[in-house]
Amino acid sequence: MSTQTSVFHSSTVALLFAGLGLGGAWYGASIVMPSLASRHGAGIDSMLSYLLVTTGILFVAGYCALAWFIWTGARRRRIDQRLTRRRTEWLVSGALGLAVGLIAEGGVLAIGMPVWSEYFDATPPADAVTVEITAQQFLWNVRYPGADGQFGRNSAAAMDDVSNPLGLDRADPAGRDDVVTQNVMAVPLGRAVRLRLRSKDVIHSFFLPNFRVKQDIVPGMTPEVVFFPTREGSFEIACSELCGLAHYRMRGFFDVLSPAAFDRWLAEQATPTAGGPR
Ligand SMILES: [Cu+2]
Repeated sequence: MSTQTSVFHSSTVALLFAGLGLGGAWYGASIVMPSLASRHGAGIDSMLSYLLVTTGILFVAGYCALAWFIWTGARRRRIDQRLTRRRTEWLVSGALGLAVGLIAEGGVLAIGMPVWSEYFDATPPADAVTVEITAQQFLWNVRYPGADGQFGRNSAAAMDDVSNPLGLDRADPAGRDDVVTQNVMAVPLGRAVRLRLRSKDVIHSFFLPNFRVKQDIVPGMTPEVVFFPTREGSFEIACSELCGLAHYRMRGFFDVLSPAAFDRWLAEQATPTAGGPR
């Protein structure tokens, strides 16, 4: 192969690598998150932005450096680089590794720990709206405790997918005013939401993209999440765990309403018998 052909090929490869770096960064920057609707979500977005910007800079710098070395290396008449000393190699590798570690982990800890505390460690306010979500293949059962604030007893033996999907004990006074819906839930704006998450069968994952809320639900466990909605609207509930063949059908709606509209909505959902979904 002639020298000119070799330079042409190496230039093409160098431009290809530079294009991959810049094109990848441009594509990544064009993806936007779902519109934000929760208080703690702003911190999660800051952390994601920080990670994407810092790793994006490293990504572009790496590809451009590679392109530069290919471009200049192909134009050299002879190979005249000498091997570096072992000490220099250790120093450069160590410094780069330390810098990447500090930038990535330091940033995540500094920005992420306050969000972690707000999301996982905060005590729910006394006026939080408590809602129980029971996942099953392939829908979301939603239960409100009613005016008494107490969830009634339920049992697996009493479960019937059509008439009593949560197995509510209708003889229990605490459960008489429980309100049950399927795939639709609402909360009032201005109060914290406290979700109790359960599963009847396999592992599901409760996901509210706009609220930056995602929690795996494992049968036999009852994880809780607490968050503050910041605006009214109708948002999607998704299952982010591949939980079976009809996993894609686990789509529900999470409505944030004004307090008055929420009271009306809850009253509309209430049934005299409490137990059957609306
Ligand atoms: Cu699922």
